[in-house]
Amino acid sequence: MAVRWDIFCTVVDNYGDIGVTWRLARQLVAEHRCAVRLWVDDLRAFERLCPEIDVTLSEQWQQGVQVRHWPGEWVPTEAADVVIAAFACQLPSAYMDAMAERQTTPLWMNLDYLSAEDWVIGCHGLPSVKYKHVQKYFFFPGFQAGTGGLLREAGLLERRRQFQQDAGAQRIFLQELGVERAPDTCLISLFAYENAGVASWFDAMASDTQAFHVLVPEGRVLGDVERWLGIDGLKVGALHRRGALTVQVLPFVRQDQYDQLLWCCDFNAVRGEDSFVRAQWAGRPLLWHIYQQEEDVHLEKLEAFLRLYTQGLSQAAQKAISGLWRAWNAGQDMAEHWKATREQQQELAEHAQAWCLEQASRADLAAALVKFYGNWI
Ligand code: TRH
Repeated sequence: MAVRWDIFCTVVDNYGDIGVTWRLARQLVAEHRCAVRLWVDDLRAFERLCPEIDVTLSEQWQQGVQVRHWPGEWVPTEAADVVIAAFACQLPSAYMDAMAERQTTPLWMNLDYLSAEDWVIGCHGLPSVKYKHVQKYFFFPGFQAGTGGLLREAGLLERRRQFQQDAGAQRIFLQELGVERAPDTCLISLFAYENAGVASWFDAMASDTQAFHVLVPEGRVLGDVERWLGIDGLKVGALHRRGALTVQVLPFVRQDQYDQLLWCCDFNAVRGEDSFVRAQWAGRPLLWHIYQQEEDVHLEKLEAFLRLYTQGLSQAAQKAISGLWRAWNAGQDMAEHWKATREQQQELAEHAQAWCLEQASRADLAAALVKFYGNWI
């Protein structure tokens, strides 16, 4: 009998909540033969990542995962063997009762936000609150031994390696998105929140001797791109040139295609949590726009990651990439930092590969969850 898992996801905003839980659900089914129900309160956000989703259905199957729309009114259901509340989302109270009434108590876990801070190691796996006799546990993703690791599907790096070595496959993929990559052009993807740093970064690229082609999936940063171009209402397919810089608006693609987009690019600007991790698996230099939190807590997370990520880099490369990330996250002038980053590009490119391999040497998050359950029972 397959172990039954219930994963609960409330979409707070953006796509990270559903992005992470959908990825995890698929992996538990495909690689660990679990029976997974994914409870989601917002199918429209889900549909952007997986266009097969029928937003009118309360129950459907997608890639072996039972997807349940989780509306206001709860239909009583039996609790699973393992229950995951993603990002501290609140479970329906009737479901909590169902957990407590179950003959065998389920394992209840909170899948937390990703952070490189050291305290995560001490808290990962610890008991959290109790509901009746059902104990909840903290499960922290992370970059270091002693954390729950990162989501990484089996064979991902091999698929990426093959794709990155296959110029023809990349050309076809980009052509399907309407992208023609000119020779000797540095290809960049840009997925970010609103960011005042766009103007100075784009200015720097436009006035360079090197050609740049920036691909912008439609989303929150487009307003800044429009302001820089002096054009309102940019639509998918829009393509504009200013000096050495070509800017092109892409559709928001399905999650697997987004991976391929990252793999094609020489440099990826990403945000939040899931795209941030995917850019690391792309093995290419990246720029992270971290999700903003109250009282600037996110800046500590940014520094914690930079401390880890820049280990082993020369001082010049360390300074360049840290300066670029800090400026980006403060919406400050990017020009000098971009210039410094370009000067260190070879070292940063090699480092991105090494970092990726180092991270991939640890157990992935789905395997760590399955092991946690195995140890628990
Ligand atoms: O959308 P996000 O900003 O999500 C955020 C963060 O997760 C943040 O930590 C969380 O607190 C907040 O949501 C609620 O960024 P993220 O995490 O990168 O998620 C984006 C998802 O969208 C990711 O799974 C990749 C996917 N994606 C596509 O599938 N196609 C695309 O074209 C693009 C640009 C992204």
